Amino acid sequence: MSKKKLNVGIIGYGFMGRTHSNAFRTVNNFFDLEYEPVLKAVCARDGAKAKAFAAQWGYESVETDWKKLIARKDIDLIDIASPNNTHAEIAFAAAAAGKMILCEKPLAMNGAQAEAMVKAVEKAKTPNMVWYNYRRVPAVTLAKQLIGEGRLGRIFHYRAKFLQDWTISKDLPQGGAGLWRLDAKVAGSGVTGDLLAHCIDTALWLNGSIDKVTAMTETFVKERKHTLTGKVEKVGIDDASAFLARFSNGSLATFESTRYARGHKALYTFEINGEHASIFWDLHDLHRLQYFDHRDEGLTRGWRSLHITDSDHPYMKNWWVPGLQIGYEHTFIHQVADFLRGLQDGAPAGPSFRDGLATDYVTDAVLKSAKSGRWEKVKQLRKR
Ligand code: SOE
Repeated sequence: MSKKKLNVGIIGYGFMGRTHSNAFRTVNNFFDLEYEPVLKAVCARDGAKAKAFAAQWGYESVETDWKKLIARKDIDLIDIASPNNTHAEIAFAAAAAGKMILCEKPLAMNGAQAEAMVKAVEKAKTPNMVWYNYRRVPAVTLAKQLIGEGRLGRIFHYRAKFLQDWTISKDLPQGGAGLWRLDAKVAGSGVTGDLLAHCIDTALWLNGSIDKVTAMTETFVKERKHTLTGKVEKVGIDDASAFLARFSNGSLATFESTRYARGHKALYTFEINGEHASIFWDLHDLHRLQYFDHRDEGLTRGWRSLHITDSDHPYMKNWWVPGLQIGYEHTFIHQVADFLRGLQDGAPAGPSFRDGLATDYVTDAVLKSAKSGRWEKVKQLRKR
């Protein structure tokens, strides 16, 4: 059967540009779908670099002005893989032009901006999604399934952390390619929007909404040279962020993230403790889900290490034979597969811009509480 072509125009060619491009290129090799993404154009200000990226990944053409890309009649879907401060403006224009939009996380610089983005895509009725990829690690998707089946019973605790160590050096500049995550004007915030946002997205998905938070943040290195100005400038991002939360279902939570945990490169873990059972997951061991069920027979009761590689595990029948693992890049492929299936079935897959807004509301409350020193209420999504 011939596929419906979906012409992709991607904006940005960094780390995320690569993960997304790989997903668009690979998805139809492994998933049987009506739609087929076509790598139509890559857009970036630096024409030579965009050209090199296009040649490496197989994009048919290059643009250096995203407005021109959006104006093109042959583009169906705009993928925003550029820094955070560009998301909103691009999304507004893409929605007005009726394009489908995939946007890198976090959705926006803050909740207010994210609200406007949600309004724009919902008014345009255009399919939209945010790249919170960790939902689609098969072990994490299985956790969602087990919770949905009620196996954990009432949830008491949610505990998440995301630890890295790549910004400890005082000599690391802020701003510019690769280092814009250290520049608050471009990133919006530090680890709160970059790393905790992942933990929050997963948590909202697995455990429902968060009512209130109390947080602390710290900026360990207060001044850094700015790559673009050459001057030493005040650092505006949070280097570390931790918060306590109360979920609407009555459970208590702790969240922590930092880029100053020497020895940790991307240690994302979460644990959920319920009345009957507990779940633990670790990104460094992403194909395993640790599961403890108190209802097991007493003598052999204990933590089970489930190897999520069997064909009845989420997504796994699309890959190799049972027992063989997949990795980080596959989470993006799964996200594209679900997006395309959502188009064909008319049942949009999340996380939508609306879901991204919910996460931005939590990060707003975290940053507000870190300043006020008080518990802060999390703004809740309004019904449509
Ligand atoms: C930061 O180092 C980063 O690349 C994040 O921006 C990503 O979202 C995360 O998945 C890995 O770490």
